Amino acid sequence: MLNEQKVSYSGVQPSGNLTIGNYLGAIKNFSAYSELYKCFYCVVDSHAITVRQVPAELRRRTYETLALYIACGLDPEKNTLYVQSHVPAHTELAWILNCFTMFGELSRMTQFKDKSEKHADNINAGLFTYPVLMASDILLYQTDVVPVGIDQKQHVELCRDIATRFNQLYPDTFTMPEPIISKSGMRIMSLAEPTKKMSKSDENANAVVYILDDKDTMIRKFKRAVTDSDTVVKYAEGKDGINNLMTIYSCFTGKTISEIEKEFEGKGYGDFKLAVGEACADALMPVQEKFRQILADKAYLEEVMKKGADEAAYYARKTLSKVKRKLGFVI
Ligand code: ATP
Ligand code: LTN
Repeated sequence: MLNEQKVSYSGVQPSGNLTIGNYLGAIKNFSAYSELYKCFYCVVDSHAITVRQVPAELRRRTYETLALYIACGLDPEKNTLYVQSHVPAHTELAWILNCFTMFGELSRMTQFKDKSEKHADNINAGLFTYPVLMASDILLYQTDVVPVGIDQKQHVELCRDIATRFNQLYPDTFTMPEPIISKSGMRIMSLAEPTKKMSKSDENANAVVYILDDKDTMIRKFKRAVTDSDTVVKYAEGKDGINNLMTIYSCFTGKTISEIEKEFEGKGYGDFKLAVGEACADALMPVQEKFRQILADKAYLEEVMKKGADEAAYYARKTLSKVKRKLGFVI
C-alpha cells in the first residue's frame, strides 16, 4: 500500500523480441489494474544483463519494450512506466536483501537451473541472485499484487519469504505481495515443442510468435505448429499442441474452450490453425500500428522514462531510507 492505495508492480526484460507469451501471460493483464491501483511497470534492463547482451540491441529493446507497454494500453499518465537502471535504489536494496536470502533458497530456483544449463559458459553470480533483485523491485514499492506468468510464481514466493524474514526481524517494513497469475494466458507453449514454454530467447524463430510479426508470418507459424495425429479439435490430455492453440485462440477471442470445440466440430486442424493465426493477427495489428507511431517519437519515450523514473525514485527512496534506519545504518 502507498498512501492508502493498493500497488501493482511488474517487469519485463528487454532481452529479446516480445512474444505472444509475454503479451498474454503478462503485459495484456497489466492494464486491468490501472484504474484502481497505483501501478509501476518497469523495463528490467539490470536483470537482462545476467545473460550477455549486445549493447546496441539492449538499448533498442529498452525503447521498444517501453513503446510496447504504451501500445498495449498502459497510459503513462495513469501508470508509472520506467527503466530499472534509472532508479539506483533497486540495486542498493538488492545488496541488503542478499544478506537476508539463503544460498539454499536461490539454489532451488528453477529459472536459475534452466538458465545455467542454457548458458553453461556464463553461470555468473548475477544469474544466481537474480531473484533478489526482483524481490527488491517488488518490495521497494510496498507492492500488493504482482501480475506475472506462472514461470515467475516461484520468484514471487521467494520474495514473500525474504519479506517475511526481514519483517520478523524489523517489523512493519514491507507489504506482503501476492502473485496474480492470469488463468487463460498462464503458460503459452512453444509451437515447435508444446511441452516447453514459449520464450523470447528461443533460437528457433518458428517456435515463437512475436508481437511484432507480420500477419503472413503469424499465419505461417501457426500453420506449421506441431500437433498430433488425431483430427478432432478437442482439449484433452496428451494433446499438448492443440491444447496450446486452443488456449491462444481463447485468449485472443474471449471464447471458452467448449465454445471452441463446438465451433470446429467436423472441421480439421488446418481450418483451426488458420483461425488461430487470424485471431492473433486481428488482435495484434492495432497494437503494432500504435507501437510504430510511439517508437518513432524517441523524445516522447525519453520524456516518459524520465517522468517515470522520477516518480518511482520518490517512492523507492522512502522504502530504502526506512530499511537503512531499521538496519542501523547512519543516514
Ligand atoms: P527469456 O526467454 O529472456 O527468459 P521470457 O520470454 O521468459 O524471457 P520475461 O521477460 O522473462 O520473458 O517475462 C516477462 C513476463 O512474461 C513474465 O511475467 C513472464 O511470466 C511472462 N511470460 C513469459 N513467457 C510466457 C509464456 N510463454 N506464457 C505466459 N507468460 C509468459
Ligand atoms: N523476473 C521477471 C521479470 C521481473 C519482474 C520483476 C516481474 C523483474 N522484476 C518484478 C515482476 C515483478 C521475468 O523474468 N519475467
